[in-house]
Amino acid sequence: MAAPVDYSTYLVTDSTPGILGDRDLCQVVEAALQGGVTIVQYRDKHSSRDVVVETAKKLHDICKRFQVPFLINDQVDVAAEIGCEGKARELLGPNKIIGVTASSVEEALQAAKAGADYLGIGTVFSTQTKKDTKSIIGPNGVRTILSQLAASGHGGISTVCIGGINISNTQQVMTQSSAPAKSLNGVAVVSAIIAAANPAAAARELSSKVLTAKVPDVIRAVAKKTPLSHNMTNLVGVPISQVVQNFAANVGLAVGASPIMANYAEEAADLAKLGGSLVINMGTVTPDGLKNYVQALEAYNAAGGPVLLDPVGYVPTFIPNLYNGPHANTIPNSAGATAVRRSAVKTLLAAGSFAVIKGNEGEIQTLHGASVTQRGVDSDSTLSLAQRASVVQSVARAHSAVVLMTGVTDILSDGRRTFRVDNGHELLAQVTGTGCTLGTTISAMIAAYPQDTLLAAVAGTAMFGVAAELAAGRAEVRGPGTFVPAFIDELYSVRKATAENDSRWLSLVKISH
Ligand code: 3NM
Repeated sequence: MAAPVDYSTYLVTDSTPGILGDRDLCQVVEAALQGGVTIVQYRDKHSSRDVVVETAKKLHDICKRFQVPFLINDQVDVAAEIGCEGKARELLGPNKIIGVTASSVEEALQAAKAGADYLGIGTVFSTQTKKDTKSIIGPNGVRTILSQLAASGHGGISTVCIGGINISNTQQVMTQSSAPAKSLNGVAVVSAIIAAANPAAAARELSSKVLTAKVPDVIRAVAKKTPLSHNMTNLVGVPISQVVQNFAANVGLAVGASPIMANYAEEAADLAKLGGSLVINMGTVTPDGLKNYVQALEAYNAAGGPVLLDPVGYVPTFIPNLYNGPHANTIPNSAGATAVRRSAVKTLLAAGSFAVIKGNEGEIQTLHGASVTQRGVDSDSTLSLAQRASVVQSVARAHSAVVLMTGVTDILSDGRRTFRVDNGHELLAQVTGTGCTLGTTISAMIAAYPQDTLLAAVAGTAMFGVAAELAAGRAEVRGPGTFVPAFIDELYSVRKATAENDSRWLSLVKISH
């Protein structure tokens, strides 16, 4: 099955001299791809056919390098001229992407019925780029079209909006045009990127805005589905885990999941059928515990349920702070424990596939093959942000997983897209088990939002961090003890508000590309 097309940051090129200036289109498109554009359409109404063909070939090669789909406006036009969209589908075959522009409910329904892959809905705002637009429909017009698509059984069609979209209005347009039953997949832009002084930076900012605007979709999916979050933590010899389990279960409930703490792998096959996800939190490693993890991992892989691996590194004789963040309690060097843990992680990675792997810098670097000795506190940052992002990206590629490296700045990547989340609060580091509870939070998101695991993990990380900030800011919170109940309350409030379409908390979210 082909990978789903990512429509979130859709670049439409334009040869209008005023927009491109004297720059080279191929260079601009390449920069935009570096900045995170997810799909490119070549649109050239001015050049000769020969130039169009030559440019299209070059652009296609560039897009292939970034594994980003490339569409040609004229080919779809030609196909559409020959017949209706159904005919265009016959002409181009099943593997081609066909998009249709719609500015009314009628046009949208007609295109959806004819089998279009996606709709470009607009014109949202009047724009200098295309003067012959039919009608300016605004975010409300987009919302009407989206809700009618959903109401008439076409909720599955992908949609972007187009016309006058830029970095400052993207988030608002995405939010305002969301209908309860259907929201946009992304935005399509010409001038916001092509005319930008720095197209790579513009694409980066735009894609962060789009991702942020989609965060509520993930949280609403959790609220709607209440997915099972099956948590496995080895308890042997670590009484504190029981406390953590209770905390993790409460956090799971607060974010809208249905948590179950079940360490006995025989149950996993039945639980895996319930459509939830599994968290393997490698507390202490014992041979029995490892066997249990492998058995459960296999059960979830067989059922197609996502699994999150949290390779927590700690030494059993110390009471650890399980928060994986930068302020984690000192964990003494212990080559023996590290070797055992490394070998256990290796066993698990060989035994099945993980949707998400989460760890601090030392843990992720270890997965990367570096011989890092876990030091706790100031294992902090030995790497620059760019180096961390590069490690995260390559571990994600190596394991075909979304990788989350926690820290003051959390970094997440699926190997193709890499995002940073700068939310959170230092009080998280003063309470045991917050790292585990982040794992539980993310597991709920990935179970409820399988269409985009990276987005789901980013959403969970951002929600978690914002709730911590809100809790820490409460008048009654004086330290770690009063922080915990406030934190659970804030997670609950954020979930409730989002489910009721109040996403004001998004203004606190710091997601960047
Ligand atoms: N199609 P900008 S508006 C190519 O409404 C195109 O169908 C539109 O350019 C439509 O992002 C448009 O610079 C131009 O406003 C969009």
